Amino acid sequence: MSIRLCSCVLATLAVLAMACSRDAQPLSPSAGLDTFASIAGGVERAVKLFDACDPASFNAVLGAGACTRNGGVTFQNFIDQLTAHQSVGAWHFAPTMLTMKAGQNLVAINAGGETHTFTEVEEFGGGIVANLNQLAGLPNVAPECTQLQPGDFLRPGARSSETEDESGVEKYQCCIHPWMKAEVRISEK
Ligand SMILES: [Cu+2]
Repeated sequence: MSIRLCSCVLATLAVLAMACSRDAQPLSPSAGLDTFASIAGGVERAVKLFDACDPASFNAVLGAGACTRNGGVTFQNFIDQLTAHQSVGAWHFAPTMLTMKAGQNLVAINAGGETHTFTEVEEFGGGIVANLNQLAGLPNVAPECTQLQPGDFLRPGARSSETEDESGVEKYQCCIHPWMKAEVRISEK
């Protein structure tokens, strides 16, 4: 009788011990390092969206609040540069070529004074502003730019983030200023 009771207690203790060790798992050193890596930004890759709009002249043409930075390229100068070069250098993504690993986050940060999009496209093309497409020499609108959701418009200071799950090459462009482009090469984990 006492032997049977004893083995019963031992079995209970064994189950409790297993439950305990399972509960302890999230505190293991490797889990702690993973948490540290994501806090430190080790799993995040960033693209910044830049422009150099001059608020006085841009807001006069596009409306109040269209440009929220200080100083820069006047609207007329912007149009002149676009007419001459089919792009305006200060309106760009940086970097334009980025490598990362599957499982990492791709973050887009609007560091400019205008609204931009960071839109994944099958092929680079025109955006949603016909006049800019024409001056940029991109008459064929990228289909992805015709399906934008409100959240795709990144206001100054805004950021978007997505986890890249598959390896391969992805193309991103602004659907307002379609010469703003970046290519992201994603390798296996
Ligand atoms: Cu843009």
